[in-house]
Amino acid sequence: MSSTTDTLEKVLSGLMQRYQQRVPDVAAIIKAMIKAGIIAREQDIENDHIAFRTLGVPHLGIASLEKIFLYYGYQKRDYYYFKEKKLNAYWYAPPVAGLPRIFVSELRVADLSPQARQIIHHYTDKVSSDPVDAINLDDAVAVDHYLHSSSWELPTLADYEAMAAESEYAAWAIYNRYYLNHYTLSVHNLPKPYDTLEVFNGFLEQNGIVLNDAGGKIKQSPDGNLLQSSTVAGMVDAEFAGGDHKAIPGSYVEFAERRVLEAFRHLPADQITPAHRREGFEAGNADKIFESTYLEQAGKR
Ligand code: OOG
Ligand code: NI
Repeated sequence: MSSTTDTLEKVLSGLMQRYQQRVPDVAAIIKAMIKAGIIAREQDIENDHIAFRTLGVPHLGIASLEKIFLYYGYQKRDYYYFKEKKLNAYWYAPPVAGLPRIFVSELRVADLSPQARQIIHHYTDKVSSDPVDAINLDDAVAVDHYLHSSSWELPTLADYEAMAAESEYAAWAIYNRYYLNHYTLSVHNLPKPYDTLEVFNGFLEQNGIVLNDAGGKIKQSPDGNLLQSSTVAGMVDAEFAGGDHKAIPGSYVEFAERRVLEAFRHLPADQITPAHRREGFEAGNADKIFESTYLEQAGKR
């Protein structure tokens, strides 16, 4: 293994560790899957992708965060545009098989109201150069520290709430920063009958997991081949400037079924590789998955 891949794996494992602590659904799902005999151990889970949220302002946003993963060999792929939610996103293909894809979105801050822009800039304007440029990316500990610390001051509860009223994404990103927004269990390689999202969602619900139902529990791409569902985010206790506390939406878990493309459906099951399956993402699916952290969904617990 190259040392860059080694560093990347350490960074990914640091992200997963913080994420699992913040999202108790992860351990509950793994435990239920082992109990039902779907997997033998946690490592049998395939992580389809992980996701980050960013604020689109100078020195931050996608252009900043992506430098970390491009350095480790990730390749930038398709662009997605979300008109109503005022977001941009890209996905990145991993440098080696077996590592997750990465989905990075960014709030188009310039498209918000003057009031919301002013609140965001109040925090982010103090960032006068790209913080990633000051990090030694060969140092996994330094990168891990950056991803779990803040480049701006802790927001006040009043600012958080004013932002949430206009963009729940903005409020999430200002508070939660680069903590993983979700990781994603691949469903299509699970043993039958759990290899379809429909059956797997039923299994999750029987185990008390609450799914995001914005646009329906299963989000399906127009080509029929990418199906996604997600839990509703758990509430986390957040401390704001001045010592105020409030429970706010944290992170969630996603599930993906990537179907075998039409051209390869004649192949025997044991010859199917990831290359035969639907790649990439789908704006229509993503648009509803973003709502997993919206109070309308997170409040369903
Ligand atoms: C990302 C939502 C979109 C996907 O796989 O399309 C997404 C987010 O909530 O930040 O995860
Ligand atoms: Ni996702």
